[in-house]
Amino acid sequence: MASGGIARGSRLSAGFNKNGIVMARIRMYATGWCPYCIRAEQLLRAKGVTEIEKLRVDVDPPLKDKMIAETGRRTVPQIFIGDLHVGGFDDMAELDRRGELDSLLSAP
Ligand SMILES: N[C@@H](CCC(=O)N[C@@H](CS)C(=O)NCC(=O)O)C(=O)O
Repeated sequence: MASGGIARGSRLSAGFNKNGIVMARIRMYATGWCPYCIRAEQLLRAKGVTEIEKLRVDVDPPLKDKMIAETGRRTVPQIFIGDLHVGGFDDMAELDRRGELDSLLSAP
C-alpha cells in the first residue's frame, strides 16, 4: 500500500519505515510547540516510524473541535495508531513501558 494519507476503516492501513518494514499508520493531533507532542514524535521516530500525519490544531483551529469530538480529550497530542486511539504522550509511553507499543506499531 502506498504511504501517506489518513488511516480510516482498518488497522491494516499501513506505511513502511526506512527499512521497508510495514508499520501502522500514525495520526496525531498536535501543535507546533507542545513539548508532549515533540516527545511523542521522538518516541515514535525511535521506534522506526517515518511518517506521522500531524493534524495541527494551532494552524487549523476547527481541528481542535474535531479532536475533542473524536477523542473526548482536550489536550494535545492525541495519537492514533491505525484506527486505535492511544491517547496522549503519557498513555503511549505507558504502553511502551508495558511492552505493548511495538506490536501495535507493527501492522498486522
Ligand atoms: N498528559 C498529557 C499532557 C498533554 C498536555 O498537557 N498538553 C498541553 C500542551 S503541551 C495542552 O494540550 N494544553 C492545553 C490544555 O490543557 O487545555 C500527555 O502526556 O499528552
